[in-house]
Amino acid sequence: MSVSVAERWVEEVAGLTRPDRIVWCDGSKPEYDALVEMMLRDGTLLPLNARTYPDSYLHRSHPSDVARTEQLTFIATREREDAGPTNNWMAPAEAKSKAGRFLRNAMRGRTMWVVPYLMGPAGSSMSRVGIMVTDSAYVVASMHIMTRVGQVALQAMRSDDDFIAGVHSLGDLSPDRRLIMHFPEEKLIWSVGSGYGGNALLGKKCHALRLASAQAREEGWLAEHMLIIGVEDPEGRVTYLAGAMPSASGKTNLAMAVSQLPGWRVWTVGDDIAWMHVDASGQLRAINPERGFFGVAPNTSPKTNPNATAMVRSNTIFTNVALTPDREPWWEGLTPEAPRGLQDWQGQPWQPGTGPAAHPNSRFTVPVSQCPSASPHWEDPQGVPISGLIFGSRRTSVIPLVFEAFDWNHGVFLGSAMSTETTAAITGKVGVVRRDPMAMIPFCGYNMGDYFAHWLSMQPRLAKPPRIFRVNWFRRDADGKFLWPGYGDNVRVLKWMVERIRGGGRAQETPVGYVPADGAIDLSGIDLAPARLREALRCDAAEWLAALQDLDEFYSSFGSRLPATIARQLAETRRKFGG
Ligand code: OXD
Ligand code: MN
Repeated sequence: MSVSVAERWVEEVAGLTRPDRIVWCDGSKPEYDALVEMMLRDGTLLPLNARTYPDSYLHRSHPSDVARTEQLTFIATREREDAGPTNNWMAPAEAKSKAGRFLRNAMRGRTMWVVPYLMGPAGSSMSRVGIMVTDSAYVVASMHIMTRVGQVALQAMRSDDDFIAGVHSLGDLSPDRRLIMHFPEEKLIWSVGSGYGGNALLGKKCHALRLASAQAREEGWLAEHMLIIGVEDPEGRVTYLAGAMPSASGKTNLAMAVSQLPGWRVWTVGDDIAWMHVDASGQLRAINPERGFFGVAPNTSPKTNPNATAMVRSNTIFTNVALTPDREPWWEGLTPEAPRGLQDWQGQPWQPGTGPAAHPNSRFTVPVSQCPSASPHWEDPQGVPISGLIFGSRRTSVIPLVFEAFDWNHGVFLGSAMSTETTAAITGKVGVVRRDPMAMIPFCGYNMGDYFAHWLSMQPRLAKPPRIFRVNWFRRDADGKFLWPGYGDNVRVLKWMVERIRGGGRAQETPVGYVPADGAIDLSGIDLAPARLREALRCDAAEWLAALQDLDEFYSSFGSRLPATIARQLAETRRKFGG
């Protein structure tokens, strides 16, 4: 396959950024090892304990560059309306001129690596190619872990220009000279001024969600912020589910949950992104476009996520975790007590009571293949068949632990109605409730009103539309304690979903959907008072009517781009509550 369009584009970017040298990456192990060697020499990576964490490293980022910066992230379309009210918008020419100022000569004295990468399994018609350039060795090494780099990508191009082009430069890492620009109409990304994963590993949020969501709309598929799991029952039957949850809200933990119910198990296909197509028989099928996890470290422990703690024991790049005197990584929640003599995430001696030792958004980057619960089908080119979809958010109140939509359109409404409390995955205040339809508010590359319409338009193509469930693991009691234990016990909720999908699973109808009937969630083996579960499942009319008022205001920001079906669902829910 000729790569002349790509070569020409690389030359053009080099003309702007002026690197000292250009290196095309082949994705090989020697290439990865050489990058690591180089980063160990210049201090970008620190070695970890070679006996207990072989081939694993610690990276400390610039203290002002630790999370996604949504206020500096733009969708640059010709028409403002096409980015919609939930995205920052800039006209393409202005976006290029603004970001171009920071990119001009940015790579002087540096290497520009060209990274051809494939999102999705080799040989899958659902996979897509990207080519990114970067002046960060950390980004190249991370792309090796997170995507399939090299010939495998170039070979998957269906034509000379069949790739998403991405320009990344660390610039000077100043937040004042940081911009993450998306040009969906040109299949182009420009990111400058940040080395943080969500801003800099362009295959992930920029390509696989923002650009892919726009492409998916044109081509009739879905690019979603969703985990993918197979839930196996005691008879060995596996039901595949995909689930959207906001950043740092338990997707990775659910994706590799260790069941507290004997005989049940969860198989991991993906923990962050799902690309879903309807096949010729009308079945929704999903692939995980990534080949690694970029997971949140804090609160990952042998108790909350034994699969994750096992998989990060080798070949892992940690970012902004704390360091023990034995050169092991540490983060809040890994062990009940912090070890003595820790260095914090910035390399300073740490004392208890002085704030977190690991950054709350510290991360591990590790290949999926190292996950003990990786599904044998996680790289199947035809994807896995999806029977159920989950929309989850982080809400202290109002939203029940689990309920099921009446049908596809109602499920799309429930997804569009999601709001959540913010986390450390984005810069800004933590714990503020904001609207987050389908957990896509930071990632939808086009007008979200059109996005809801696109979701609705999938239904007629689906022979048997997946059941849609809404979950909230985070509801609290009056004393601020979580009502539901979460983690491995979430499999009890998954079991009810699987039963519902198969036509069983007792439920009670409420104005918002079907809530599990008394006794329908399997509580065997845990000490959870039925009254607490009832409280977790409660649906309160006054709370809901207030929430629907807020939703109505949000919907009105879409004007005529809000589908009438969604407006009708809102009116109908209000009516059922007597509002
Ligand atoms: C992520 C995020 O890193 O959503 O997955 O921020
Ligand atoms: Mn995510």
